[in-house]
Amino acid sequence: MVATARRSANYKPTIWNDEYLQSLNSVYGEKRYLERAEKLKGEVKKLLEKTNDPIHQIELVDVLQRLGIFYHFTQYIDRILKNIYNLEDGQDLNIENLHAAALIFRLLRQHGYKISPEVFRSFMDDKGNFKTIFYNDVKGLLSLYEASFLSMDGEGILDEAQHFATHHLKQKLNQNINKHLAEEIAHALELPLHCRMLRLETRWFIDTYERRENMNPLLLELAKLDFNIVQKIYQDELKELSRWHTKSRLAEKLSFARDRLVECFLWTVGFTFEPCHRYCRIMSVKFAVLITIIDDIYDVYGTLDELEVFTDVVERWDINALEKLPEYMRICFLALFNTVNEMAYDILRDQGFNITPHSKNRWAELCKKYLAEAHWYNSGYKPGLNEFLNNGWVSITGPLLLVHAYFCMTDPLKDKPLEDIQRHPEIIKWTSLVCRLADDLGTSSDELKRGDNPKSIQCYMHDTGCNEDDSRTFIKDLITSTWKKINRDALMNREYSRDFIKTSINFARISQCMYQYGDGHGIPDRESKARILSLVIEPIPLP
Ligand code: 0FV
Ligand code: MN
Ligand code: MN
Ligand code: MN
Ligand code: MN
Repeated sequence: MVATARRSANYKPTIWNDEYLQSLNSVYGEKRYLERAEKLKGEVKKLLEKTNDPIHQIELVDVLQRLGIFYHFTQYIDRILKNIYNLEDGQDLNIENLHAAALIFRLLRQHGYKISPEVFRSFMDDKGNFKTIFYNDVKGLLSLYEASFLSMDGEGILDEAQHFATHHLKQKLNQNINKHLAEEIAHALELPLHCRMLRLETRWFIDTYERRENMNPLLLELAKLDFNIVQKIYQDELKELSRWHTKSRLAEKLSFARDRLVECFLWTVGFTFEPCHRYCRIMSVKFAVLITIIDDIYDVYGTLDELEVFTDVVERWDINALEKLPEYMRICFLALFNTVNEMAYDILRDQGFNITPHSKNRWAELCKKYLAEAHWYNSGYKPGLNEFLNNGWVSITGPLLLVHAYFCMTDPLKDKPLEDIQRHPEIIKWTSLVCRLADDLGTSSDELKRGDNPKSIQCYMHDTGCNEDDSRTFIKDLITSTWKKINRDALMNREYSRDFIKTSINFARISQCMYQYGDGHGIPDRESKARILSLVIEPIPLP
C-alpha cells in the first residue's frame, strides 16, 4: 500500500500542559476574600444610591463598566440609564460639557437606547465643524472618540466626530503631555474601547484607574478583588477542561493538528466573562478545540477523498458509518458526536428540549463550507471576494459557536426562535464577518506559504489588481463598515436577549483581539501567552 503524502502545518506544540494547569492554585476562593467582596459591593450600592447628579452618575457607570464590576450592579445601572434617557428626551439635561455628552451618548446607545447623534450639534459651529475651543479638551476628545465608534451607516456627524477627535488626539501625542495621559490616548487610538475584548480591557483599565488623581479607592479595591475572584473561577474551569482534554487524548491521536485548549479558553472568556456563563464557556471551549482540529484536517492533513467521506458522515450524522472513515477521522468524529450529545443531553435534561437536529445542521453546514474551500485549493480555483466571503463568514465558525452559545444562554428554548436563528440573523452574520476578515489579516500570509486557498486579502487583489498593502487597507475598512452594521442591528434588534447580543458583539471583539498582532490562535508563545497569564494565571497584587 502506498503511503498517502500528507502536508504539515508545522504548528508549535502547546505551551500549557495538564500538570501545570492542575497546579494552579489561586487563594481567591477563600471565604475571607468573598466576604470582603460582598462588603465592598454593599458600599458601592450605597455610593450608587447617594450619587444624584446625572453627570456624576454616568461617570460612575462608565468606571464600573471599565473596571469590570458592573455586572454586580445591573439593576442600579439600568435605573440610572433609564432616568438619564428620560431627562435627555425631555431636553432637561442641559449639557455644555463635551465629555459628558459623549459619555451619555455612548452608554445609552451601548445599552440599546435610541439616542440621536444630533446631541453633538451644539458643539459645532454653523458650518458643521467642531468648535475650536475643543481642540485642547483632551478628556472631551477622548470621550467623543470612543462614542463615535457606536455609529451606524449614514451618521455623518459621528464620522466627522471621529475624524475630528482622532486628528486632535494624534496631535496631543506629539506635544509634551503627561505620560499617563499619553498612554491612554495611544491605547484608544490603537483600538477603540467599543472593539476591545472586555476582560483584557478591564485588566488594563484597573492599572490606569489606579494612577488617576480622583480615583475612588473603594472601587479600585473591589475591582482588583473581583478580578482575582473571577480568575480563580476561570482556573477551576480550565482544570476541568484540561482533564477532559487529557482524557480524550485528542492532542496525541491527532498530533498533526493545533493543540490549543488554553487559547480556546481565551476565546470563550472573550465571548462572555461573567461567572454565571460557566456552562457556555465550558461547552464553547470543547467545540472550539474540535473546530481547530477539524479545520486543520480540511486545510492541511486530509486528502480530498477522505474529506468527502467525512463531510458525508457529518451530514448524515451517522455513527454507524464510522467504519468508512480512516482511523484518525474516527477518533475525531466520535469525539464530535459525543460532545454534541453531551450538550444535547444536558439541555434535554434541564429544559426538555432536543437541540440535536439544530446542532448537527450547523456542523454539517460548517463541514460543507470547509469542503468547498478544500476543493478550491485542490483545483487552484481563485474565488472573487464576494464568493469567498459568502463561504468564509460561515467557515470561520461564528454561526456554529454563536448558535451553541444561544442554546446555553436561552431558557426556555423554543421552536420558532430556534428556526429563526438557523437562518443566520444579521447579528451573527456581521460579527462572524469581522472574525473572518480579522483572521485573514492575521493568518493568510502563513496560510498561503503552507498551501491554502486565497483568503479575502488575496481575493480582493485578484479582483482589482491592487497590491497587498492596499488590499489590507480595504479589508480593514470593510471591518469598520461591518461594525456599523453590527451597531445598527444591536440597537434595532428586539428578537434576541441582550445577553445573546452582547455575546455576539463580544465574538467580534475577541476576534480582533486574537489577530491584533498576528495569529494569536495558532502562535502560542507571544501575545496570547501574555494575555492568558494576565487573565487566568496571575492575580492582581492586593495590599
Ligand atoms: C482559525 O484558524 C481557527 F482555528 C478558528 C477560528 C477556530 C477556533 C476558533 C474559534 C473559537 C473561533 P484558521 O486561521 O486556520 O482558520 P481558517 O478558516 O482561515 O482556516
Ligand atoms: Mn485553517
Ligand atoms: Mn480552514
Ligand atoms: Mn483551507
Ligand atoms: Mn485563517
